[in-house]
Amino acid sequence: MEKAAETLTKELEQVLRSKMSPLFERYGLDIKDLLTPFKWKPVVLIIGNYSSGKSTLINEILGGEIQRTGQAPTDDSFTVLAAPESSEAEEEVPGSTLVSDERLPFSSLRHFGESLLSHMRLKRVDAPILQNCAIIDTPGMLDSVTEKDRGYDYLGVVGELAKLADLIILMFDPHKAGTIKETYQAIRSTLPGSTGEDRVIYVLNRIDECESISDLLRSYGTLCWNLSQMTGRKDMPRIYLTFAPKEGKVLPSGFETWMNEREELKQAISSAPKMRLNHILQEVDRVVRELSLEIEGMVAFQKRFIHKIKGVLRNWGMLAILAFFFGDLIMKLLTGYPDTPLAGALLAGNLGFEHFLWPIIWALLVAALASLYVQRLLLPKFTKATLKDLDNLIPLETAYKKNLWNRVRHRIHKLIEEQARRQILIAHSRYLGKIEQFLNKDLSSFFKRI
Ligand SMILES: Nc1nc2c(ncn2[C@@H]2O[C@H](COP(=O)(O)OP(=O)(O)O)[C@@H](O)[C@H]2O)c(=O)[nH]1
Ligand SMILES: [Mg+2]
Repeated sequence: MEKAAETLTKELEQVLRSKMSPLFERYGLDIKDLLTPFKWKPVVLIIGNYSSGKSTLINEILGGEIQRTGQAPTDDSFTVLAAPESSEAEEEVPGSTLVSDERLPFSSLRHFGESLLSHMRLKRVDAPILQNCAIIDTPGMLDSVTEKDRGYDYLGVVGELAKLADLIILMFDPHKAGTIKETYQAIRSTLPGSTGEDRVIYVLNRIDECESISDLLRSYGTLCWNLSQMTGRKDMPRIYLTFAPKEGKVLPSGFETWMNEREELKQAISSAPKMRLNHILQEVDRVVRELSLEIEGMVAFQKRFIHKIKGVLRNWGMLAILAFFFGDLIMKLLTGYPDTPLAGALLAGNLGFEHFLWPIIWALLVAALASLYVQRLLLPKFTKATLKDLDNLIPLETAYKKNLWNRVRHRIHKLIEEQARRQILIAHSRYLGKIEQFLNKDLSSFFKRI
């Protein structure tokens, strides 16, 4: 990483540690998990349909036949391409070694299982561009596959890598312009949760295979249409129109306009390191906002419970008062003991300490019963009802908030399900203010600096 970037990252880490770490701990997050992935070099992730030309582009950038290419879905592995460290030779490292190397940011992939590990590798390649970043080639997206066919959760892995990537190249080709099911799912659900929109570059590749401009326009139009369906965005992102240069290739007339786009795409890829800082800040922003919503959910849970319990406590309080004044009286009526109940002593005007013994015992007994009732009956019932109707816990006014909610829902569910009683006693709302201050003051001042 550049010097300035390194300084800024260090400062950010300090601010995070001093202001956020107790809060992170409280909700089971770790600042280290958030920042460690960024200690490695910047990452470019290349995803897209099978045979859209991902590996061909990579070979072109690296300047050698490093990755296998071919028309059919030839390569079903995730390949990390990185420069050899000073003492290493050019070599291939298997997936299992890759995820257990602490210096690399891939340990989070371990839980995707053996099957992924055998479909993963690192290639150490000595190419100029790899001095500043790493490139990840991926198995192409397919139409009718399930997790069972792949043997692992493909989109889950893509999502995890997308979180890591400073730049994502999403590649299409005119034959299947955005109609592949896995691509659809990736754009619809996986990427929005894992990456910022500005980190994704869309590419329509292999345009040399279009027979004419009108043929190209049809493909481009289809892709735009499909993309807008998938992203739900109102604006169209730029789509690079490119093809792999080949000697002696003659392009249909009119295609000159796009001759430069391949170069521009390569430029964009080589400037990925510049996006690192922005990426880190976005990632911190994402994690903190998710946490904020999680806490907001807990505040709502707490508020509802307090509201619910208020009425209950009022009734039990009345009962305790009645028990205090009349418990011993009833006891006397039934058993003849104690000799003078509290009410009797009050009327007679000779009140002594001994008259309070039974009233206090009775009141305490009622209080104990109330506590038992709340803990054993009321709270479990309340918890269950809340979980059943969890999506209405807090108002989700905007699409943004809904999206955020979908990502933290399972965390809120877990907190309520597993430790409802503890969560009710925590001063959640105090933390919300802290988060707000961190986002609006600290983090935004970092954003201003880049
Ligand atoms: N005509 C043409 N063929 C291409 C282009 N890019 C890749 N190919 C070919 O398409 C096939 C699939 O390419 P590959 O890079 O393996 O695709 P991947 O599956 O996305 O990695 C190979 O036979 C390439 O030679 C291109 O821009 N134009
Ligand atoms: Mg390939």
